Amino acid sequence: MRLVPRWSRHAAPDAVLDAAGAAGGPDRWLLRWAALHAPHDWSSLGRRASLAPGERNEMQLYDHPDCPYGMKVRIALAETECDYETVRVDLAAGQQHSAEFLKINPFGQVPVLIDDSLVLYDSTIINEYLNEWYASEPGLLPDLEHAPERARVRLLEDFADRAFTPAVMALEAEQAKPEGERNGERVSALIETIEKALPMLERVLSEQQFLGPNFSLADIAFAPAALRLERLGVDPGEAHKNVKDWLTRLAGRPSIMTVLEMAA
Ligand SMILES: N[C@@H](CCC(=O)N[C@@H](CS)C(=O)NCC(=O)O)C(=O)O
Repeated sequence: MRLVPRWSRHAAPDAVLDAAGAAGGPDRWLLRWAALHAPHDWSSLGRRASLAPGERNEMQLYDHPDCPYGMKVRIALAETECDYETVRVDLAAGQQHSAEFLKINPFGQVPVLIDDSLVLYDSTIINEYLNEWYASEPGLLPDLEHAPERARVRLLEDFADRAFTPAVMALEAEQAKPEGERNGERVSALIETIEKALPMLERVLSEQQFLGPNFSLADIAFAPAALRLERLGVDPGEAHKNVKDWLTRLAGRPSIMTVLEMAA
């Protein structure tokens, strides 16, 4: 019977969760439990933050320049006019799995944002914090009085993070390979996945200029991957004219322009 896989002291719990995902059935829950009990440091999660309203500190962003989730956070930092210094994490060298880094994100991933004593990881959680603590009206997420719109924006952000961005990044990685090593079937499958999102985006954007009633966390989540489409040869075409216009609006937004220039 297969039970808990072995992992090294500094292996990311993600590796365990991936194994859990592949396992399915009762093993899945056993492996999730195992991930929680991996020998990592969860202490940053329990730290109390004592930030005063309106107080602004210089924050630290642990990031990698090509990371689309890091870009999400950099766009939100620019939108909320927050000052920060970047600490570059060398992902290729595996710095994200070092004991030191796992103290600030036990899941071993960038981005991580440190605001005074508050240590946050995961781009969605970070951006909601930036919006709730630092954004001026109308903010980047519809208010609680508009709960259905708010939920729709959050759902679109989740779709960007879990389906759209990974497909675009995988396509970029595939296309970066020398032609002889590229997997043509995989390239076609990834383009098909990306193109499936276009009619849905077109429908939303036929009613409004952005994915929410105003520019929102959903637009921010899509921007890093969506603005790579042209370079990757994926054209929304005339059938998705509203998507094309939206991409132009995104590319011209100062917060996004700054982040794209940083990545170039
Ligand atoms: N759900 C996370 C995803 C972050 C993520 O996937 N980061 C990648 C870089 S783009 C990473 O750190 N990968 C290193 C690893 O998993 O070892 C977020 O939104 O912040």
